Order: sequence, then structure tokens, then C-alpha cells
Amino acid sequence: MTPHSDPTVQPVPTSVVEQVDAADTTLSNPQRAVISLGSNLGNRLETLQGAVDALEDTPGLRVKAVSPVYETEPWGVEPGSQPSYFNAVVVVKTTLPPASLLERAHAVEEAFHRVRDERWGPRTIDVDIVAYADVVSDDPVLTLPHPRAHERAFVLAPWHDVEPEAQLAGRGPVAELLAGVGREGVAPRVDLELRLPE
Ligand code: A4P
Ligand code: MG
Repeated sequence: MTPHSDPTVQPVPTSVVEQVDAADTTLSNPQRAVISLGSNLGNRLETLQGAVDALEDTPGLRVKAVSPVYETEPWGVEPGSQPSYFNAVVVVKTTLPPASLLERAHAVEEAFHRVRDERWGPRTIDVDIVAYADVVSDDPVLTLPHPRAHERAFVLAPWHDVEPEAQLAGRGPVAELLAGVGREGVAPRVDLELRLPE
């Protein structure tokens, strides 16, 4: 018996397929997004690599570039009060809209928080969306570009390594922003490397 002659197998009407597609939170044109990773607790390199791999495992997302690893002085806290960070930047292409990408970023953070079970200490991993295409938004739930990216060498230096010509929407060339803030407290760890997922 062929599938077509089986009365229990009904072809899916086109309209249903279209409805399902419409409900799917993906875009037809992949967009470029820049994601910053930071870790200052536990095995920092392993955690960064885990986050890169988890991002690559996301349906509708491909990791295009992974920056060198930087060891950076904690920014915005009392000097000496926290361990140093490892920071890196990942460039992705994604069909996820910004809100879904943020959801995924939070899921990756949650996965690593749960493993480390740290309640009050510094974070095992921070996954921030630095930029999504040229989107500019002052929504506090997802501010784009990230409201502090332009003043952070720990974001600008690794981003500049993978995309020397990059522009931060509304702020200008990353190279100029980095020249403005300088590289103090931000040191490349040339002995370490993150793998770009195959
Ligand atoms: N949110 C809004 N816009 C964004 C965005 N573009 N990307 C909202 C990600 N999240 C965004 O963030 C708080 C809320 O911001 C989220 O719920 C989201 O809806 P969070 O990551 O949960 O909290 P947080 O990280 O403690 O707050 P905050 O102020 O975003 O901290 P930052 O700016 O991320 O700074 N020093 C060094 N050297 N390296 C670091 O990586 N990181 C931090 C954290 C401080 N110092 C650091 C580093
Ligand atoms: Mg954050």
C-alpha cells in the first residue's frame, strides 16, 4: 500500500504549514550579531568554551568567529575584590530575532550558573548581546547596542581582533572606540585559545 492510498495518512494542508511557519520565531534572512562572554569564577576557559559550544548548538545560529581570550581586570568593582575575568567575543549569524537570541543567552548563563551553584559570588558566565545587525533600541530588557560596550576595552579589544572594520551602531568604528578607551587592564592570553565549533 502506498502512503497516498492509506486513508489514515492525510496530506498536511498548505495553510497549516504556513501557520506553523508564521508561529516559528525565526527570520528568513540570517542576521549578524556580536556576543560578549565573560567569566571570573571556576574554570574560566572551559566555561567560555562551553558557552561557545552551547551557542553553536542553538537551532538557527551559527558561530562565525571566536576571538582570542583576554584576561581582564574586573570593571566597575572595588580593585582586588574579585578574581580577574576571561573575556572573549563571538560573532554569529542567526535567524533568531533579538528577543529569542537574548532568551538563548540567558539559557546558556543559567546552564552554567546551575552547575557552579554560586548564589552571591561573581558569575561563572555573562553572555551579553553587544550588537544585533544595526538595531538600536533603548528597551531595558534588551538595549542595543549593549549600553556599556563602547566604553569597555574587554569587549572592544577582542571584537576588534575578529572584525577590525566593525562599527558599533550609533557609536562609530570599534577601532576608534578602542583607541579612545585604551587597553589598560586588558591582556591577551596568547597561551590560551577557544575552538571555533566545526
Ligand atoms: N539587558 C539589556 N540589554 C542587554 C544586552 N544587550 N545584552 C538586560 C544582555 N542583557 C541585556 O543583565 C541584566 C539585564 O540586562 C538582563 O536581564 C537583560 O534583560 P545581567 O547580565 O543579568 O546582569 P549583570 O551582568 O549583573 O548586569 P549588567 O549591568 O548588565 O552587568 P554587565 O554590564 O554585563 O557587567 N569586568 C570585566 N573585566 N569583564 C567582564 O566581563 N562584566 C561585568 C558585568 C562587570 N565587570 C566586568 C565584566
Ligand atoms: Mg550582563
